[in-house]
Amino acid sequence: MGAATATYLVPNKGNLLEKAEQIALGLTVGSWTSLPEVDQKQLAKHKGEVISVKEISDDQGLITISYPAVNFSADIPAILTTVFGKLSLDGKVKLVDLDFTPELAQRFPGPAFGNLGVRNLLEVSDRPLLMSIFKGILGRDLTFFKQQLRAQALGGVDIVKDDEILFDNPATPFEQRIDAAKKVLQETEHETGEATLYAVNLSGRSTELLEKAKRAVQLGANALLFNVFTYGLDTLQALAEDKDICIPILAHPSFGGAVTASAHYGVSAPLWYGKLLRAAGADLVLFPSPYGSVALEKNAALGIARELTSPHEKWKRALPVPSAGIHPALVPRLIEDFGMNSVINAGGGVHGHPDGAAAGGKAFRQAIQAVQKGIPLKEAAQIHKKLAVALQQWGDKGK
Ligand code: 1AE
Repeated sequence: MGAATATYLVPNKGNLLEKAEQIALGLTVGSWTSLPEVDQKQLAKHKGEVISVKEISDDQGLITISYPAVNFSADIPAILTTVFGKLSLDGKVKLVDLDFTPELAQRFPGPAFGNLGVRNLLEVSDRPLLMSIFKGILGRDLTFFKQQLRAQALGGVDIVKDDEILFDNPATPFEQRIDAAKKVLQETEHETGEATLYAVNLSGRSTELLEKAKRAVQLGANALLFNVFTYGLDTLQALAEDKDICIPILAHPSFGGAVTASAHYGVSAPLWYGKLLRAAGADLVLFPSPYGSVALEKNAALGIARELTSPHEKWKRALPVPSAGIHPALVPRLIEDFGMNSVINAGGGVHGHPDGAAAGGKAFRQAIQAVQKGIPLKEAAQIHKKLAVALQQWGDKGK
């Protein structure tokens, strides 16, 4: 089954090799030298192997250790416990990367739809996709829900997602949201000729999620939003692997910052939001963009996108969704940094348009079209009124 190879960022106290050997032993066979010869032989096949140590500055170093697959079952909880279980509690150490041998990678599904699968559902192949988010929905009823959905779809948004804080509730119950959305989106598709996906927030007790997701599909849901980090990566994998849950899954990054935000502890953003979410089967992954309201450092955001989209022999390419505080003036930067095969996503940047959410969606589509034609936004705004109003609202920060 191969091995899992972990790379850690640790303080450089001039003893990197010693530290690496301590970790390689500590996470596998425990004490080594004090064991009798016969035990050493038996345990040798389980011991972590130090692959490399590298000083990257006077005070930081990288340690790479390979863990034999014989030590763990082929699931993310077992692998994370092996490579970073107790170690995550043991002082300054950050898990920055995790490599799987091809045999081990085969055991994870990767996205069922990915970039091409989602594009096929939408019949859009030639531009970045546009996503928007219900806003101000808590405490509102289905009439409000339908109005907001209709406006977003008429604005040319490809995917409308629930706010991640909208759970099952009496005013807008899960099943009724799906049913209402199906009807609204049939009407808007008839009017505009464009399909729209609605990603309903799959929430509730984890023991009920698979059945609830299957019910959603039977009711006509065409995408799921999932707060993966509060439920766990393995739950995402179970959803992605279930053949009856045959709709794209959008992974929301909520709670992820608790794991990734520190420079010295936790897990790197490209591994957490990128490689692991893709391995577990997310089709689209939301994460903070480098220039919105909840910004992520640019290299980290680009690293996530790279992990989601780089060629892989088993996993399809997922769609990166750099998010938070996005408005139309940021479209040139988003496309320059994340490319065509990404999703532009905005909540406030759509609903906050002075002429309403439909105008907000259209302003984004006008900005995307302008960038694709190589026309500066200011120039495009001379003929596109909704874009002009958006640039006035949010400032002309685009090119
Ligand atoms: C990083 C997740 C962004 C998100 O879920 C969200 O709701 C963003 O809203 P806006 O675009 O910042 O209003």
